[in-house]
Amino acid sequence: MEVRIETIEAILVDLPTIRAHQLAMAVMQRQTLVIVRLRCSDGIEGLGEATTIGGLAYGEESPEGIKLAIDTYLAPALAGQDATNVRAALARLDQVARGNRFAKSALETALLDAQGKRLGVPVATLVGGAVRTRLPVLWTLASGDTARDIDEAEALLQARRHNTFKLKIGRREIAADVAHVARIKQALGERARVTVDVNQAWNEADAAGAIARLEAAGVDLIEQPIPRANLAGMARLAARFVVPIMADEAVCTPEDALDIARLGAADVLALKIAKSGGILEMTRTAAVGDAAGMALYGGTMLEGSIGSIASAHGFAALPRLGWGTELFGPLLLKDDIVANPPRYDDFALQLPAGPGLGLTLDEDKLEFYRRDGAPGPR
Ligand code: MUC
Ligand code: MG
Repeated sequence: MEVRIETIEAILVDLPTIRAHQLAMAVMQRQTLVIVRLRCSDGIEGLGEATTIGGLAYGEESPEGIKLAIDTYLAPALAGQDATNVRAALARLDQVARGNRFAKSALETALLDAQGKRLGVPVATLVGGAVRTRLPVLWTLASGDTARDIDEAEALLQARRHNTFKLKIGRREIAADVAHVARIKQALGERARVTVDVNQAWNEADAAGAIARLEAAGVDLIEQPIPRANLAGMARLAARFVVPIMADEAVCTPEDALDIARLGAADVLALKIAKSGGILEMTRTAAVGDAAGMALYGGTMLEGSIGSIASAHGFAALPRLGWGTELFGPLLLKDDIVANPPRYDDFALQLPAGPGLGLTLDEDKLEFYRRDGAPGPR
């Protein structure tokens, strides 16, 4: 029996964060998820999510733009297509739209979720099989206040939820940022790993000075210290310091990974399904990095449960994942739109075992938080 894609709905969902989350380019008080519901002729529905950070401040696609691209171009291109052939559906999307990787990632997830439900297997099985079902997860300290960050880290260590902490810096003067990081590392000592993410905020000369001090303070990893376009500068920093340099904004596609490998522009690659255009493309990017001897890290766009668990299925199937993941998005959000939120314990995220993503929508919550829903208290 042929199974066709019937309808695709893209829904903007606004969820509050548990506290302000400060990054170099934006302060988040809420997160906007773009949720995709893809319905097929056999009655099966697939879920997907495209989420970015700070509207257009971080990436090149905004939540509203992602919805527009899906509604206007991508959903019509998929209507009537074979729902069981994910690669063919993705090829069709590439025919009608260049780029738009976040939107394509959400659609790919929804197709894989539907196909997994149809076959009774998890998404990780569809992409080759999980080599791990527990994924180490770090937590980002980004309240903007050093003492509060230390308290937060202590509580999470105590609860055995996280033992690696990523500090978002690049918003303030370098001296203030370095002092902030050094105080946190000193307070946590050998009990936790501390990494920093600069989100491209420094120039190369400033980065060289700052990294020397961060390295001396015991920081374990430096993420995207300078603009993504300055790969030569990243290569010079990677050669100069022992502390590993991680590429995030600089690596979206397999071709980016190849350029980074050729130049030696990073020691570690941050992978994300959204910036890659889906799990399958993320896996290709990972393969290039892996072949070049770079370590891999499972990154987040601070997605909710659907996007985070989709990422988890993809990362679970990578042969090597030396730096673990940062799939903590659902924990940063005050509420959830799935009925069975992801489980975190013993410093790891548990991969759901059910078919597809292994998630069930909470229709009432979705109704409550969707932007176009009935007006009411939020
Ligand atoms: C980024 O650039 O890595 C991931 C964790 C976090 O707090 O922000 C993001 C984005
Ligand atoms: Mg980053």
